[in-house]
Amino acid sequence: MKLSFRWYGEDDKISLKEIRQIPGMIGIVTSLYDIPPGEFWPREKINQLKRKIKKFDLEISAIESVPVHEDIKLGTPTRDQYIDNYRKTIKNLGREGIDVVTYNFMPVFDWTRSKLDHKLKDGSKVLIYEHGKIQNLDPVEGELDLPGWDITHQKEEIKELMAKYRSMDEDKLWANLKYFLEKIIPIAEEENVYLAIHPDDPPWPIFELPRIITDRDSLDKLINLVDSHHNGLAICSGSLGADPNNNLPEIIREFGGKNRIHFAHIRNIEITGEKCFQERAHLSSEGSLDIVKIMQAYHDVGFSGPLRPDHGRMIWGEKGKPGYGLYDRALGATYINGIWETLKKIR
Ligand code: DNO
Repeated sequence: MKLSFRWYGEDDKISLKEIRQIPGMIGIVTSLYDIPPGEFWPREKINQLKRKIKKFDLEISAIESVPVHEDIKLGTPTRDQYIDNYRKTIKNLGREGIDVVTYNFMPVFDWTRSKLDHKLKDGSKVLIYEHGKIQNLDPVEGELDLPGWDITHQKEEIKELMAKYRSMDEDKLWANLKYFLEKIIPIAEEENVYLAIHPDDPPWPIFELPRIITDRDSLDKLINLVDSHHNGLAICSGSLGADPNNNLPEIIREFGGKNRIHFAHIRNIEITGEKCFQERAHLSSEGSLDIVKIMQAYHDVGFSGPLRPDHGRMIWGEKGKPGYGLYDRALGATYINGIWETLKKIR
């Protein structure tokens, strides 16, 4: 695996220098945050970003994300122009030697939480999700705390979008995803780029909007929409793991064994009730997920793609983007390194 760290570009309070000081860190996961969803990424801008990162002896190991325009998910007649732009972006990324691209297919909302700064007993602050709270919330008028998404819609826009999705069901969303992939995967193949869909987070419908990438069967359906190694997965332990029916080591062995996992996110969560969870430190004993078993599954399938510590807690007085501080993610990286080194040496 290529140990990687998410960096939000020049606006990130965390610098590339600090990231480089984390032992064993080699990859940067980032995006071109100033390009609106739907527009294509010029090659020159990708090249500049690459050079900036290279100065710190780091490389771009994955793009997270090239956002998918809502019209593509909605399947409106205007989608083709956005798909064309997406194809151009994939081509330009490929030409710059960037070979892993993450995206998601969640309508309107990316990852969603009910509280961004829940205080744990030890004084650290974490993101939590309580389904009851989310269900009773009006996402347009209510006080929904939005985590730092790649796409930030304005309230008015959310209202209009939600109205457009009113007649959308799971089958239609699947059909729109298939349409998108049928157009994108051929160019990804030509340019040697691997697409990695991020699972829905949380892995169930919210605000009556369908969510389809939620479990083993949906991952299987996804990879069969277009049968190509370039049509793959980003396995996020914290997203899929919020549903206790998802057996992560099994999922990793199955899809990693088929060479369809192109990106890995390591996050631990504590399941606190039905459709309720809290994010936790990466250490297995801090949450409900067995991180060692997860890492062992990656090791056993010979996973060589980018892998990053995902959301961390806010600790030691750090303030910043919820889930994306430096300290706890750096601790997570070190823990991941420890597990990986052990797995390699005890063979
Ligand atoms: C959350 C992230 C997601 C992810 C997108 C991928 O922290 O993992 O926002 O980047 O869903 O498109």
